[in-house]
Parts: sequence; structure tokens; C-alpha cells
Amino acid sequence: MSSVKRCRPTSTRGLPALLIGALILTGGSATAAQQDTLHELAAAQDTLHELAEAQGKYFGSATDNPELPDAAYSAILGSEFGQITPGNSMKWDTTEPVQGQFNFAKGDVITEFAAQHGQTVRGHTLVWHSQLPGWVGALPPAQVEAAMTRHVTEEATHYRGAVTAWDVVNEPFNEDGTFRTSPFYTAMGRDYIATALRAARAADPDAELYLNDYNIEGLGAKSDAMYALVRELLDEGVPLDGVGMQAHLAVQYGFPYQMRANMQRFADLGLDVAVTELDVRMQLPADTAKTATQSSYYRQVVEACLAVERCVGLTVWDYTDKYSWVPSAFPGQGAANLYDENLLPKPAYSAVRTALGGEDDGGEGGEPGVLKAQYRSNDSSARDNQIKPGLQLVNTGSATVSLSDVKVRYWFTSENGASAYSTWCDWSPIGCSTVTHRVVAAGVPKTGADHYLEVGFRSGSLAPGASTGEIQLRLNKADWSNFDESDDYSHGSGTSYADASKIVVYVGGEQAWGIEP
Ligand code: G2I
Repeated sequence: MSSVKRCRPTSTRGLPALLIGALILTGGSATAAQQDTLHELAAAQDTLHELAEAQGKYFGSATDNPELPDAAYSAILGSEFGQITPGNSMKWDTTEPVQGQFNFAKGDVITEFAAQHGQTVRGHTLVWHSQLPGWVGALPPAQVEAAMTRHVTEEATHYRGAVTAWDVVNEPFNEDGTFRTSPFYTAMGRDYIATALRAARAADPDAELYLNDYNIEGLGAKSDAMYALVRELLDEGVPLDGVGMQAHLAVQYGFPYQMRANMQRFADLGLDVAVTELDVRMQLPADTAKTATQSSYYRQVVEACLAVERCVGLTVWDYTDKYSWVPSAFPGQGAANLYDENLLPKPAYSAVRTALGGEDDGGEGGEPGVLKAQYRSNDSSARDNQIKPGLQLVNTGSATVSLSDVKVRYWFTSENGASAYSTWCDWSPIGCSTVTHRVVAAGVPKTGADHYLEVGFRSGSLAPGASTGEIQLRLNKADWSNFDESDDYSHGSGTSYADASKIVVYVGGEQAWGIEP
């Protein structure tokens, strides 16, 4: 479904979200001058989906029936996204609340919206342990297979032609990779998965059939279990087209381990991969560091999908904090989406745009990137044998900065003229594997500065307003003798991040921030 060209009847596609919102607030009428501005801006800015489509992917959002009457919301949903997934209205408790009584009215509203806006629909979901009406669990096990097959058959048949991909089985695994108990597993063991897939293929031979789960984005026990399962299913000739990685991420839990490599191993089996429910929650209140980490996670997910040819696209689990599932499921957490509660795009939105190859906010000819360094000391002692600078870079300009062009210098004194050092990156939301670090002796030693720690980046980029988030660095002398950091040029004792003029940043070899010693 990745490269299907759709016609787009809507004229709002391409309009910046803010202007659509403004148009709606003013009753949809705009003066001639406003119209001109709108057209200029519309031409200047591709939508997320258009950017993704240019790379052979789609960019979609979940939605839900109660949200659609919100005109400002549905205008953005219909314009910025090329694919939608119903958050609830195709689930079993909605579509077959009573055995044999099918109701597709709510799901039909979603497929109708999609048809009007030239969008594809991901069907979610045919077989799941949750949002399952009580009657299924109350059936004698011997009757579950027939009930499941009938449900899959009725629903997939109803949506033939309207749904391009189905999450046929959702969340089959426990965290440790064992099969999750459900009425289906109890009745049929693991065979329920093959049975459901075969029923879906028979009902709709054109739909792409997926297994979908969360916490399978990175390498680990749960994704290993999914990998083993799909290999077996393919070996057995069971119809299966793809694996959906939900990607409900949280800034406090770190980025999934080797997401790109994990996607690639599924792709190498001949399967498509899709990011199906992306959001990145945080403990509230949001702050600059958490927001920067969130942007970086969104960016990294997009980059992983772009790097894997069989990754067909990404879907966010609704695009705005206004309609997020997070606050009710995780009290105290939220701010997980690309747009805020007022439907204004957040830094994560810019990060996604940039990752998709969008132009910088400044557009062509925008000013060059301007970075600033922020620093805190992660060291409780200035006289022990390690120096532990915490560093983050913030893009204060209007153009995206490619991090591989960036070098940062933290100046210190060796005390005993030592020439051999070990350097470490202990943690960073952008991933320490992308951070390079080494100690260099100053050509001309200055007071408080006879060596510097030089930090660089193997890859990545920083969108306007974005921050790398914290980079926890550490260094020691090979002889493990003590430092006296109190006289070091770049040393500070602050324990929270603050702009640091004595840390020097270079972009493309030009000094971009700070004062050299
Ligand atoms: O939980 C997040 C997602 C995890 N993967 C599977 C998805 O299907 C799941 O979606 C969420 C919906 O976004 C929520 O909207 O699934 C939840 C239920 O597991 C949905 O929440 C439910 C509430 O719990 C109910 O109280 C409410 O009646 O939504 C229902 C309909 O609004």
C-alpha cells in the first residue's frame, strides 16, 4: 500500500495547519489578500503526508468518531495526513457487541471521511483480547473458533475496498515473549493467529494483513518472539504481509534499541513493516529537555522507517494532545503528540517534517543554523579523577543544522601534563552511538585550558528550536590521577542546564557559539 497514488479532492491539502484553523475560526472566509498569502504558504509547505509520499511512504493519524465534529481538528486530519486509522470504531465491542449482530456504522463514518479526503484506511483491529464483548469470553472454548472466523469474515468482507491494511491480530504477546492469554489462545493455542489470517485473506484478498504489537520496535525478547512467530507463519504458507510496530514511546524509558535493525530483520523476511500507533509521552509538566527528547524520538522513528525500504509508512496515535489516550491511561503523563491541545504544531512536528526531508521553517535562503551550548556539571566533586560535563545543543536559528557538521569543545587542564585519556558518552536521548568524543591537546595552552574534550556527531540533524537533549560525557586520564576542575576554563558548578559561553561550538568549521580561551 506504500506507493498507491490517491486522488485528493480536498482543496485544503497543503494549507498550513494554523491557517486552516484561522480560516475555520473566521467561518471559512478569507479576504483576497489573505487568500493570496494562503496560496503562497500552501505552495511553500508540503504536508507531512506529501513529504512522506515523496519518499515512497505514507504519513497517517489515528482518529475517532467523537472527534470528527471538531471542525478545526478534522480540517487538519483531512489535509495533513494521507492515511487514517479508527482508534476504536472497528474494534469487536463496537462491531459485534452481541453475537451475530454486526454494526459497522461508526467504522463507516471513518472510511467515508477517508474517501472524501483521498486517504487510505488501516483497519484496527479484528482479533484482540481487549475491547472484546463479554459474550466472547463466555463462550465454551469449542465455539470460539467459529465465532472468531465469523467475526473476521463479516468485518473484513464489509470493509473490502475501503480498508487497505488490517491489523488482523493485535497484541498477541506478553512482554517476555510468551503468548498472551485470551479466549482465542485458550481455545486454539497459537493456531488462532493463522486461522484469523486465513479468514481475513479469504474475506478480502486485496487487503494487506498484519500482526500488530507494542514494545516490538527495538531488538528484545518481545520482538524476538514476533520474529520467530512470523517466520513460522511464512514457512507454513499462512497469508501475512506485514508487522505493525505500535511505537507508544515515552521519553523516560529511552528509545527502542536498534529500531532500524529490528525493522530490517522483518523486512528481510519479505514482510512490510509499518509504524502504526506512534506517540511519545512524558511525565507532565513538559519542559525543554523532555520536549527535545520527544522531538528526537519522533525524528529517530521517522529516520528508521525511511532507512528501511519495506517500511511502508507511519501513523501517529492521533496527532493532537487534545485527543490523546495517554492522560487517562497514564495519569500524570501526556503531551505525547505532534500538535498541542490548541491544535498548534509542537517542536516534534518540525522534527518530523525535517526528518521527512521538508524544508526548514526559514524556507530556501533562510539564515544559516545558529547553535548554542548549554551545560551543567554532572560531577559531585571537582577534585576527583573524572570530569563529567553534561552538554546539550539548541538550534536557535531558522534553518536545520546537520549535526555531522558540528564540533563542540570543552576546555580543561590536565594538571600533570597527561597525554592519554579515556572519554565516554554515558547517555543521551539522541543515542551515544551517534556521539563522538576525544581529548585533544591545545596547540597553544592557555590559562585553564591546555586540553579540550571535542564532541562531534556521526549523523542526525537539529531542527529549528530543537535541542539534542542531554549528552552525558565523562573523561579520565589513563593514569587515573585526580583533576582540579576548579580552574578549568569550561567548568561550571551549576547543576541545571544553562547557556554556557565558555563551551565553544563550531558549525562547518566556523565558530558558531561561545568564547575561545
Ligand atoms: O491503548 C492505546 C492503544 C494501544 N494499542 C491498541 C489500540 O487499540 C489502543 O488504542 C486505545 C484507544 O486509543 C483508546 O481510545 O485503546 C483504548 C482501549 O484499550 C481506548 O480507550 C478506550 C477507553 O478505555 C474506554 O473507556 C472508552 O470507552 O476508549 C473507549 C472509547 O472512547
